[in-house]
Amino acid sequence: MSNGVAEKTLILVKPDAIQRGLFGDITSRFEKKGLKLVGCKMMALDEAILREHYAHIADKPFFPGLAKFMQSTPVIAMCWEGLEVVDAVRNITGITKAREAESGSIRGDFAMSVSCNVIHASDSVENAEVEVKRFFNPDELHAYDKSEYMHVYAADELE
Ligand code: IDP
Ligand code: MG
Repeated sequence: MSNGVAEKTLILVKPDAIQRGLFGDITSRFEKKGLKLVGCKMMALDEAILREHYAHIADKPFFPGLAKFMQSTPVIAMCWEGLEVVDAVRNITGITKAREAESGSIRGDFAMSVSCNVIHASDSVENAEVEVKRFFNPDELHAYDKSEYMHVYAADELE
């Protein structure tokens, strides 16, 4: 069961947020938005998964520094579900350069850096599908009915 809403997105809580104790605040933003947590785990990222996950920037001069940062503590990987959740979460996340991110967004409220910008969020439905599979085995994703959905969505949005 998943209340008829199946779109999923991947969040990584990055090492700066782990070090600064922001996991609860970040998770709270997604909970209060009305999203459903369907997967969550702490994991250390090796070079291989970082090269795959950041393939679009792996040839940039800043990549070695980024990889070192992303390996400086474990990250917390989360899979959130909701209606058009990929776009909704990117809106909540804010732009990459956190010091210019909109106030009220997670990066806008919690970060100042381009690289240490507290979370990763999938940027398209296609990428989200690949990224969720990259970080979660099927048995680590959970389907359940969330009772508050009747207050989060209108009935026709759940059909
Ligand atoms: P996004 O996280 O907002 O989707 P991407 O362009 O996909 O941004 O870059 C992935 C991550 O790489 C960023 O979140 C950030 O941590 C890092 N990054 C991107 N551009 C730079 C840069 O110019 N300098 C340092 N780190 C960067
Ligand atoms: Mg990206």
